[in-house]
Amino acid sequence: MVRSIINVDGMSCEHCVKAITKAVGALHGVSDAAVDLNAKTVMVEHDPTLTVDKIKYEIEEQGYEVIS
Ligand SMILES: [Cu+2]
Repeated sequence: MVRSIINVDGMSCEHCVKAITKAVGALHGVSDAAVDLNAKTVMVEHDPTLTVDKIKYEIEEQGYEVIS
């Protein structure tokens, strides 16, 4: 497992937390996902075979902006 911290803009409330946690958590290879609204980050524990790019893509699919 690796832990990736992704900076995400546009998250503002518990709905955003739920949407992202659910979408990222559903990705194959993800064991944990946690949103920090104040820090504007998404922490993901995942299998190394799942690339960070794929996780970022999923977050953007949900309508949020990934900051690199
Ligand atoms: Cu929200």
